[in-house]
Amino acid sequence: MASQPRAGIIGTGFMGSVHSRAVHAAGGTVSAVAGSSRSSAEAAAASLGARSAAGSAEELINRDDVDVVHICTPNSTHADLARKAIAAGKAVICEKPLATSVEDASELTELARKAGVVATVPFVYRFYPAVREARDRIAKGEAGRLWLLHGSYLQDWLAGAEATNWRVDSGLGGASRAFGDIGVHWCDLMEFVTGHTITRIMAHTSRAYEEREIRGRMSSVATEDGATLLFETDQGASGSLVVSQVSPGRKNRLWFSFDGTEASFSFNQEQPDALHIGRTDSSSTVPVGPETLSTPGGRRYAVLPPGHPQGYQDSFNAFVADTFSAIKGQPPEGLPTFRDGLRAALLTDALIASAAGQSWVDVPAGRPLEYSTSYPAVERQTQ
Ligand code: SOE
Repeated sequence: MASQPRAGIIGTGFMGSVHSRAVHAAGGTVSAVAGSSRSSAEAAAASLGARSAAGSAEELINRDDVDVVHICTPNSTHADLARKAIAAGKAVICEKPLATSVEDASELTELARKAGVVATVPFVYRFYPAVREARDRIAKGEAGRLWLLHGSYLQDWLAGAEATNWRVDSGLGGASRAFGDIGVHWCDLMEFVTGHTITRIMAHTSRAYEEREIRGRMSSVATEDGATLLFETDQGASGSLVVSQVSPGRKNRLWFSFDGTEASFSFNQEQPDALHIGRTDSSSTVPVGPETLSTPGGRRYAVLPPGHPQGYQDSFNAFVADTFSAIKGQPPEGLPTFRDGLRAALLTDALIASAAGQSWVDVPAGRPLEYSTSYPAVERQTQ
């Protein structure tokens, strides 16, 4: 293989551009881009820094100069494209949600395992240095026993009756919108940082607008603008989560506080250059930088000194670079794979069932054990 894997990007929208920047930042090349047509791919190729435009997704997948396929298309198309990429023996980076059903997510996870291809999902908030610092410190026992895990993920890009997007169409986006799109980020981050696993949830979903423009005409909306959840974990903690895509003024405000008997750790994605540690006698704000963070995890991704915030694209770049390392045979610790995409699908299914029945719903464990050894987990003290 060339020094870095050669990428093919399917999808020319916002996420396609994010993936393209990340490929180039990792020293990779974008051999081809595919869109809804050859002409749309040709129009996007230059802005995405792609060396060529493919006539179709299938053509791109089967090119000899594509080692890894990036799937950046509407949610309902992910499973079919991922199947084809795996069948062609290609590594896959599939935008979340991996699939719009547990069945498809489970099948894709198994197909990737059997094919022996690297298959990742961009749960990129894991790659903030402050997040890794919190994870390592919690693993060392600094929080004491974690008992309350809470937070929110708030956006406003769907605020306003006139706001719409393909995600509002459940035929393209799936049966859950706000939780399936961003609630799963928060849950992945919580489980990744704390080592806890959600075992059951009680959820309520709601809409700010009952009608939006879908496929060119005002239609009833079937998916949620927001969700409120209670949950319990396998280690006896409980928690809450508020998810919204109609919270004016909140742009991409993923926030958590993981509270233990000794300390609480909180993080705000919109102000990512600090980790907040609360204690009864002395709370602190740890600035992010290779010299100010104290753990291997935190320092691994901190490349700029404090006061020079590393942001969303930096985290995406780190995720793609780690995927490339895995493709070259050195899978880094903490890389989110299809098994984490399956986990997200299980949580989404449980949310939908709980909201429909207004009852507590158990969440299956959902991470195939054989995958848990492929990326060595951080050593955790018993909490
Ligand atoms: C839209 O809600 C979106 O782009 C999500 O799809 C991403 O996963 C999230 O990181 C930012 O917001």
